Amino acid sequence: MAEPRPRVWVAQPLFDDIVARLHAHFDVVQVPAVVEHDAAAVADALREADGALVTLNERVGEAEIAGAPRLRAVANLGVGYNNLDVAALHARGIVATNTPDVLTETTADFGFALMMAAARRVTEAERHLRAGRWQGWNFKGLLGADLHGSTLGILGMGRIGQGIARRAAGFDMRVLYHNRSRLPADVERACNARYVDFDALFAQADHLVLVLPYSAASHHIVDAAALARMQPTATLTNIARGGIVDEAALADALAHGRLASAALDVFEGEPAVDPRLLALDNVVLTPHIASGSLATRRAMVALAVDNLIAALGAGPDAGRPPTPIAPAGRDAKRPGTA
Ligand code: 8YV
Repeated sequence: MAEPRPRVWVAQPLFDDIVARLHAHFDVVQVPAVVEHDAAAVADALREADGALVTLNERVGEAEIAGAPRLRAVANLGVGYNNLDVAALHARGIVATNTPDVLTETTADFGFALMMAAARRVTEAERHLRAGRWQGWNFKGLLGADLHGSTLGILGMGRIGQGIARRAAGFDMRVLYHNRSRLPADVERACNARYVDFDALFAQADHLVLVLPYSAASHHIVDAAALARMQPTATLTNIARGGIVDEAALADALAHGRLASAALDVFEGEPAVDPRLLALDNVVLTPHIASGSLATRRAMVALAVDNLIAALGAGPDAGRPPTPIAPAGRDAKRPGTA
């Protein structure tokens, strides 16, 4: 009797023409509509699966894989993989992969867009106009802060942080960064960026962008004390992960004029957003779309599909997925973005 084909679970609707490549090798169980999967739903879906293609909507850890004896590969859509317990997967010999590189430039574009929106009060001004409050041209109305000639601070200088630094050259910005390890001199030169310590970054940045990975070590690293170091005229942009910022402390700083404005694409309790943030006018809020250009989202799916096919021992790269996640400590990368 012929061996049954491996079975893979595709946890969200993606691009059918790309996902179709899985059908050549596997029996595919495709979730037809966008859904928030809880732990029980993920565990149930993985029970019979040999592989899975998941997004940040699906947490895959010890509990979810406990009843999945056949599972051999989990391909994550995203460079950040804090939705995976990689140690638990590796302990079971399950290959985990992510999608770095293909989203770097798109995400850096969006970081810049959010920073500009916060500095120049773009969404606040639009709300003002749409609400019919624009009753006459006001020379001193809705004044913002300049980007050109200002100091950009980047916390987390991985691929996306470096992409933002490169863009800053076009705006004649002075670029400061802080990272868990200092970059080689040639990379610093290419980014025209100067390494400073954490406190100096917060004190000196006119516009601070967060692009660091999320992990236990970076949880609430931007807390009340860090925010208090910032200039009251400064802006804060977060395109990394919500849990990096203490949202209550941020709302407090924004409400009391200790920070001019913020722009957030990520939230600690996504898709819920802290009502204190929703009530503020000086914060730009977007629903985790930094990598969301059509071309990039397609490229992410293509890479994840390549990873899954290879990790399950099929296709031209059988056994060699293009972008595996290394065991902790074996490479420089960590769970969040970058
Ligand atoms: C994705 C992201 O949209 O890459 C990341 O880390 O946060 C985003 O690009 C997300 O991971 C989708 O699953």
